[in-house]
Amino acid sequence: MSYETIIVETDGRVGLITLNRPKALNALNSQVMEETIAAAKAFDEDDEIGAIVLTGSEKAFAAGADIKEMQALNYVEAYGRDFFGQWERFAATRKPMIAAVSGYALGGGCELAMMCDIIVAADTAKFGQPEITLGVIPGMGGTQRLTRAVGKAKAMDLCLTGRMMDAEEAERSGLVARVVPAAELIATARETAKKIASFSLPSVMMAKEAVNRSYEQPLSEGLRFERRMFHSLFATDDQTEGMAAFTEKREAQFNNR
Ligand code: CO8
Repeated sequence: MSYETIIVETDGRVGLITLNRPKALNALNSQVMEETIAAAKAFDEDDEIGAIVLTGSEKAFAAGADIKEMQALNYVEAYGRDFFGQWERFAATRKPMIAAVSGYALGGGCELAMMCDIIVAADTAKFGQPEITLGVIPGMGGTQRLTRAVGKAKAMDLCLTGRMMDAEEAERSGLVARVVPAAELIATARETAKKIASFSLPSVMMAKEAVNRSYEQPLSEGLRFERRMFHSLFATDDQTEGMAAFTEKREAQFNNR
């Protein structure tokens, strides 16, 4: 598939998706959505890919849903086609995804970063949910994923005032895993993705699934789910190899089986 609003590349076992509508600060229109979902799905289905990096430009990861596209929507259309509900297909990607955020991650941009598993931020990053200033509210997870990530106090502050928080505050609040100098952002995200992709894919995918499960159910059920996943990994060659390599003091050679 050829893409017009994103750039898709690979680097070894890492799949890279770069949002590429620089004139609109990577505002997310329907085409960006369809292409990004398709690219993530293709990487998810590709046995040669072990992790995915999603990034934008230096100035903007994404400045939100495309306001100019949304402006003319009416209620019946928005509800009828479940406007932007399709992004949940991106969020359902099973391989790990790293959002490498530089500049603005606002509205749907912040929400898209939160659909990824790890957010690495440049020290220039700015996160916010400014929908309230447009007479609407967040619609792709800003009241839900953000609250789970940073707690009620900060989520309320951001959703109700529309203010931005910088990378340092975002890291302090638990939204961001790491902050790095802007010049090192892409290299850090790629290296992190490469590291993840070097491990056994079934265990990587199960770790992601188990962490995400913690949001969906009570602790006792989450612990049981985690334990059952752990047990199931003893059916893989990679468990045998990983533990043998440790005792034999050598590096493990995983083959994702
Ligand atoms: N949509 C469309 N175009 C945009 C957007 C956007 N979100 N953001 C920026 N642009 C465009 C501008 O219109 C401008 O285009 P033009 O040159 O043709 O006028 C170009 O990008 C450059 O932008 P600025 O000139 O404004 O650049 P500045 O550096 O002055 O300002 C800002 C940068 C602060 C990021 C500013 O552009 C801004 O405030 N943008 C809007 C941010 C915003 O409100 N985002 C939230 C959008 S709503 C949303 O995301 C809802 C998500 C949920 C939807 C799902 C529902 C189910």
